[in-house]
Amino acid sequence: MNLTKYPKIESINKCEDEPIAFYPQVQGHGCLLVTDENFVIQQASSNAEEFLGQSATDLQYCAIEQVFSKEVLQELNHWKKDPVPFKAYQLDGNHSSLLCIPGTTAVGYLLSIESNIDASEHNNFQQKILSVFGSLSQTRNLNDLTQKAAQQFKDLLSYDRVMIYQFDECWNGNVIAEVKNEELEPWLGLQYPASDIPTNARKLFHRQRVRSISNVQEDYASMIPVAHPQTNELTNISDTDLRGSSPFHIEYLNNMGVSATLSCAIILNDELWGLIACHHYSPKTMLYHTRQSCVLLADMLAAQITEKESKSYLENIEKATEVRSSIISGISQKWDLADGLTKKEGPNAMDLFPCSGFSISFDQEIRNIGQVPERAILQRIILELQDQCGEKDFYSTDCLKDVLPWINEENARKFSGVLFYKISKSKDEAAIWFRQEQIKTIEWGGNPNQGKLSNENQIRLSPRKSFDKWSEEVKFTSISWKKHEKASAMALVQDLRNLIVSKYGEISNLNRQLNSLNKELESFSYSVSHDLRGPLRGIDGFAQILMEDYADVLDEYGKESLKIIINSADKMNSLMDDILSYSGLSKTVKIDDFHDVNSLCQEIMRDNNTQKYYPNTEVSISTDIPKIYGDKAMIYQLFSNLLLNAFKYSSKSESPLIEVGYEDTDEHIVYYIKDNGIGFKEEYAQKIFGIFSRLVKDEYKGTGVGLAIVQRIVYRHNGQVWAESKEGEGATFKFYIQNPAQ
Ligand code: BLA
Repeated sequence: MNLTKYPKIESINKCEDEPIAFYPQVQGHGCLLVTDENFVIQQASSNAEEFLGQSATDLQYCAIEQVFSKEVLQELNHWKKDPVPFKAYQLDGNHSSLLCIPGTTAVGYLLSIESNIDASEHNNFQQKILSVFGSLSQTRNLNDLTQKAAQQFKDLLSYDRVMIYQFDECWNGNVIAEVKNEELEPWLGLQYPASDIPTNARKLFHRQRVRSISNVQEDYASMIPVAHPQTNELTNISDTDLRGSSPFHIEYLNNMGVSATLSCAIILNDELWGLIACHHYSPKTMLYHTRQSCVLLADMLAAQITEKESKSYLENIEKATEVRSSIISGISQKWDLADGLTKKEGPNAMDLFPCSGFSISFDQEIRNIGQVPERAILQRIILELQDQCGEKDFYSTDCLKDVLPWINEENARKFSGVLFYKISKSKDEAAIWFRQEQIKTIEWGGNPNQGKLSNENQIRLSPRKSFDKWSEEVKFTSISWKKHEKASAMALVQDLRNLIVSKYGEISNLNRQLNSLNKELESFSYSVSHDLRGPLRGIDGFAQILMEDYADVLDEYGKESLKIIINSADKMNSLMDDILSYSGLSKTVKIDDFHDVNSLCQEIMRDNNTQKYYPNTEVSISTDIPKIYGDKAMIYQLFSNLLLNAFKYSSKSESPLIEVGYEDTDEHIVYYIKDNGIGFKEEYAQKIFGIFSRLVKDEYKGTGVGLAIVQRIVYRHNGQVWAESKEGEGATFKFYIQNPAQ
């Protein structure tokens, strides 16, 4: 900031714009020296003579060891290596009642010269402070704690009024604890607007933790010269507590009737949480060591507040975590995200914290519980709040009307508070909690809207004149979303995202498995076509020759056998074609139609001469079994594989029995093929469909592909297949496939 002189207050339009750090005025309880980097004085406050016996003009360009002693210079040179803002050095010689408190500027240093406290008084004070710690740590809650702290400050410092002032998220402040002289009007519970302590003033508290104004009515000493001779600019003197207070703030305090103040920052996690604000109705100076002890007290208070806040935060989080994990475990079991969050019975998203409604928009579906806006409005809210999120993935408001002015009054009341979380990159996927309006009355310490002052012919910025209680009814606003509530909502959303990702992972895993299944099938069918087609052609050709040349030598049984061989070779050929066509899903052309299951099974049995090979097996096919819809070749193979398996694996039973039937569930016709054969262990029910997975040894012939093909055919027809069995008690294979008519 390049300032050669301080701006006139009439020219300042915004409190934030006032360059308070450069205010070249010094309070009367000390004097200020501005030095270059070698501690040669460049500027001094006009009251220097009172403290140092030399005028400001005489002091200019004096080396510091000329004013004090070589030892002081040595100490300052030592301090320079680590220029912390809270070190104080006792001066010697003529100045032994004074302290020198160094600070930094852009091009050198500041030396604040103040009266020293009496050593015994200081020790006494330190003793008292130690006992404060014990009493603060014994409090039960935040109210109790802050009230106790205010009382301790009052006892120690004897200000007329001591308040604990807490900032809200908009930097408005509330008086949450107060101890005052009886005759004073109480300010407890009053709220003050953020503009009363502008950003620039709040910022200063991070380095200068305590700020005292000894006498609101005094005339300040000026810096001589006003500008730094090396830079020709005003010096940033924010590192000294002697800096005079902004004319706006002085006007403010005058309007309040206050003569002296002490404000001490309560800082939690590097953020200004609040202030210990002390008022006195006559001038009052706090000496340096006392002020520094106040910083210690404020730190003790901050530690206790952190402890109390963390405890209650954790308690709330713990409660919400239980709800959250039960919601998430419900979802993981059923994999129905929307249902798990909105189901009426059992915990749902509304049980995390008090709210009036919840919506989840996911996977092109919106599901709600409680009171939520009607669909079209909700969709618009979702899209617009997505934009409000900006870089972040959540947005919250206590007053939706402020953000979305198009919302009508009824909705602005019903859905005043909104907690909005993106759940994916997709613009319409979000989780939203709603809260209805809660009309509240704010008791302001004076009408916060009375900021400007009409000053004869021009309007200038000015603090308000009256601090009388001014009530404001706040509408369209809900109870605000607490930190722990936002954290719990965020945690739930994070869980949802993880679930989605892991589910997505599962799906891509399945896809990978399917791909490898495809590849296996492809290589299998390739080998079928090349390795088996040759021998098959041989069998077929040989059977044809037998038929043509030796028909007359063969008896009827021989002829019949030959026909079956030729027939089978034929069927096998086309089967191979079919298998080949399955290998690449996309390559397959399906020709779907209805097929009679009964005759299909008869055909299969005939083709495979089951009567001959399994003469003892009884086959029962439901007479009213519904037609099945699908590709003829595939359906043939589906039944063929299942039926022949049933023949094969029941062949060693005492009286083998195969049942082909169906169950009409509401959703599907479930076909089943049941046998009373060897069965398999229940735990293999899934594994059994894996390609080349054979549960039995060579006792039963097979390639281990049959059921894999079955599964593949069923999937190709958008159906499901599963098996039920117990070892030694037969097996039932059930499937349904999608019928377009259903
Ligand atoms: C500073 N205003 C402050 C400070 C407090 C308040 C605590 C910081 C302490 C200090 O510098 O002494 C306000 N004091 C309060 C409030 C209570 C209280 C709310 O006791 C309630 C009980 N102030 C205005 C306007 C402007 C303004 C309109 O009202 C600006 C145009 C400015 N306030 C202002 C400035 C400072 C200030 C500039 C910093 C003063 C400084 O450090 O120079």
